Amino acid sequence: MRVLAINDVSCIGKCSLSVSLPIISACGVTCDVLPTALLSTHTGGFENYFFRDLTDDIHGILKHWRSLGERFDVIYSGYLGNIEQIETVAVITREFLKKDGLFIVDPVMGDSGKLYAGFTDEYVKKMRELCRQADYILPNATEACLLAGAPYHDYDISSVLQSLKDICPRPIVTGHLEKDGIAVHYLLKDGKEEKYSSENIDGFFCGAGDVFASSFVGALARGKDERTAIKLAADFTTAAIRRSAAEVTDKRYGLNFEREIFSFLKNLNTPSND
Ligand code: PXL
Repeated sequence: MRVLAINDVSCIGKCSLSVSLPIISACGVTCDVLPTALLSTHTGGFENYFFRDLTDDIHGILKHWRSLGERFDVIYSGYLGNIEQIETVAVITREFLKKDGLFIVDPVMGDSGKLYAGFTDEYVKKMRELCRQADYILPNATEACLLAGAPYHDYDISSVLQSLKDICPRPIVTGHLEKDGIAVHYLLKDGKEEKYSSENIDGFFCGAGDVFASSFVGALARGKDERTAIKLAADFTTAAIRRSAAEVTDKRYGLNFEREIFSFLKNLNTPSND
């Protein structure tokens, strides 16, 4: 089972490939990588970061992969450095995804109601087009509203899911705040809406979306169904957030997910979670 993770390398801050590679590998499947950009840190709260766009390098890498005839069972895309890269990911899935393979898009664009640094409305439009090709999309509530064209400060989660359904039939929206928790809302194959609630731990945690997406992708690649993969990923993410709330003073440095991998794997390998 080969997963291709398309995401940036943020040297410091534990997000993107620094999270996907260890988590997906720990699930027991191959995690091949395609880096989209190289940053000294992620863009969430650090100033004057170094950013190298790797678009040209991606074309060189793909040329070699073409000559080798590489194919992947799952392609998972995350942070894409620019609009051209969104178009390139669309080409990659058409060319390098196996016939019955899964394409999973985490439309990384923003959080807390705002776009991340460097992203525009044009980018949102292009990302919406990429999501149309996906089997699953994993937006957080901010990204879900951007994709659905709904106002973040006053959105109805069921209406947002219905709008997303026209873009991708299997939307999974993370980080929806409830009165006494935080929930993942998603649509099943038959269109039925479900949710999985967790404890809400106060604060903004960089990279939490990447921990959720990577563990969801790893669990699906291990043959779990969507509902089980969501539960495993949400429990792992919540445990990592709880640990980080207690241990990490500067939240820009990301989640202490490493020490929670063992429990996640124990749950992943429990037969009742099949
Ligand atoms: O975790 C999302 C993410 C990924 N990659 C980069 C980011 C962010 C969020 O800020 O800046 C470079």
